[in-house]
Amino acid sequence: MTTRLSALQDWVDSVAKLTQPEDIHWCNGSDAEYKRLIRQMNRSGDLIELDAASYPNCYLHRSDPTDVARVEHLTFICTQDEEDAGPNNHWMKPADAHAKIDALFEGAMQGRTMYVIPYCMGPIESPYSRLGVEITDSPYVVANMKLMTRMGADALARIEREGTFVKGLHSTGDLDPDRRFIMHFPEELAIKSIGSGYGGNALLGKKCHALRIASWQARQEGWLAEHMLIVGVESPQGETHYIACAFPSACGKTNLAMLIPPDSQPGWKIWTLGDDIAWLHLDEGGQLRAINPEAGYFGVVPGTNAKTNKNAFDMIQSDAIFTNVGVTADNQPWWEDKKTGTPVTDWKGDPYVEGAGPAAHPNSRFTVSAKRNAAYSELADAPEGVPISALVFGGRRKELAPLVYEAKDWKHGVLVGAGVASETTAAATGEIGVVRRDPMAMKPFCGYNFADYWAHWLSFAERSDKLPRVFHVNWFRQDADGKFLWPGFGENLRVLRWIIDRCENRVGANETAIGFLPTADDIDTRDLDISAETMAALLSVDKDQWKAEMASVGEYLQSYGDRLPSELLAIQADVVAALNVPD
Ligand code: GTP
Ligand code: SPV
Ligand code: MN
Repeated sequence: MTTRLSALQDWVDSVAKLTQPEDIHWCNGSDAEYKRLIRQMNRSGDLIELDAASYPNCYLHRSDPTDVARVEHLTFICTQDEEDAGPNNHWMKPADAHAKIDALFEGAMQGRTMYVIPYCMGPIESPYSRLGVEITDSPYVVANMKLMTRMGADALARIEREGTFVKGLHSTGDLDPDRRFIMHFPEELAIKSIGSGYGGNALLGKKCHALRIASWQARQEGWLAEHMLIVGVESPQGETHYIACAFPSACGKTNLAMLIPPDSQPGWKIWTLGDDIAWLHLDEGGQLRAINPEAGYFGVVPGTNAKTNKNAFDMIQSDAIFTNVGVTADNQPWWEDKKTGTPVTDWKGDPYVEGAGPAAHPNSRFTVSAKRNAAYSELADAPEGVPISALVFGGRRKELAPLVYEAKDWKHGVLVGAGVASETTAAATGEIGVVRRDPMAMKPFCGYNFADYWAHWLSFAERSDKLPRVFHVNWFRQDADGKFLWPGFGENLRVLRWIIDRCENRVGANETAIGFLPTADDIDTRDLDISAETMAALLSVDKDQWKAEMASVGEYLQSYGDRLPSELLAIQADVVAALNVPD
């Protein structure tokens, strides 16, 4: 197969000339092609087949032990003007970046097959969808892209019709961290990534395209590309509200997107639209609508069990790829908190020794098609997307942030989003558990200067009077012994219900300096083993702590200098003033 689109053919030819693969395979996206690749990787040892009786069509991939997470320090936004990338990104001049990375791509695919993957981010018929082509020498990447995106012939047909696509070039290279770079050229709609086979570094449709490049395009075109799950919450009366939530990596998006309502909430249903990325557009009537550009999940494995996330637990029981989990004696995948089985081999393939580190890497992942999710929404393929009632920000905060609060209005909501902070997790290499600012959960993913990004967010207030309400949640408050105060997981539905009641003006709130909070009675705690003191702690605003927090948010915003919209600082000043009003 080749293409009649000369811009694509010329690019593929030039990449082949540079990387010198043994042969070139154009992916058509068929199931037969996927099976062939799986069989081939099974033979080469790239994949290990898991127990076919209990985990049919499931495979384990062990990555290089130095290549298990995103690498933010090696990820660059390469714009002509450094200011356009902003202080939130690592920057390199495009010409220098191309020279540096092209030298590494020279001959990189010798003796290997080069795969050409046309893909569509979003429903194939949606006007909101965007196209891309990833060239890679990794069959593991091809298999993951098959599960995660709409890839192959249909995507190619649309690319040929439209002529515009994002060019993503990837090679696993030699996996040497010193020769690993993830580079983005938003002005050229191009990505080049070498030296890593890990998800966010190598599946270029995901973070590289659908967030970093797409956020840049979204700003130019008047929409938003966000690190958000999209979930439908259906009431016992059959009324469904769609909510999009931005939580940083490994902070609960996949779990919330497919939560199972507890027995205490009869009649409630949850429908998953997406678990990681949302593209948000204003329609002609001023309603914000969301599509999920992805078609599968690349989810955190540890912690997934029949109690915390039964939908995920069940969906990875067949047709899934596991990366960096442990294995039991009967060849089943194993991870911490799975609650069944015993590991004999760890994620590196070594004998498992209790107490000598986890069996599964803390950032071990599953890849599975969204169609395997029992809660997958019928509207996930709707070209027009779903109307969004509420946007929710959140993070992992041991203290300070209450269980839930509502922003005063859209613009204050932008400040709430900009002020998000969270403890770092294993999803990126580096220290774990340190609180850092992660505005809108986009710190690693915004393809341009945050100052411009906040201005873009603020501008929506001028474009519609039907914008969703904005909230902030925190499932991760702890007591002095490090125990979570809130049960989380399925019980988070109780908080979503309050959010929906607010959107429908069905419930009042405590007006505080930081926004609107529920009273203890407003959150249904029926059947929960939670004391009144704990609820009070979860729904309190410690003014001194918040004064310190808002001062820190102010300093952070000011570090963006002249480009920062002054309006955002004025909103921050209003919150500070409100905190200074004596009780
Ligand atoms: P990315 O895929 O990295 O973007 O992560 P994510 O935001 O989808 O996170 P995910 O849902 O995979 O959750 C990550 C970890 O947080 C898992 O170990 C979960 O078990 C844990 N987690 C999720 N929801 C909750 C919750 O409500 N309470 C608590 N205590 N832990 C949670
Ligand atoms: C994240 O780190 O936020 C993920 C996994 O969702 S990755 O695709 O690697 O970015
Ligand atoms: Mn993510």
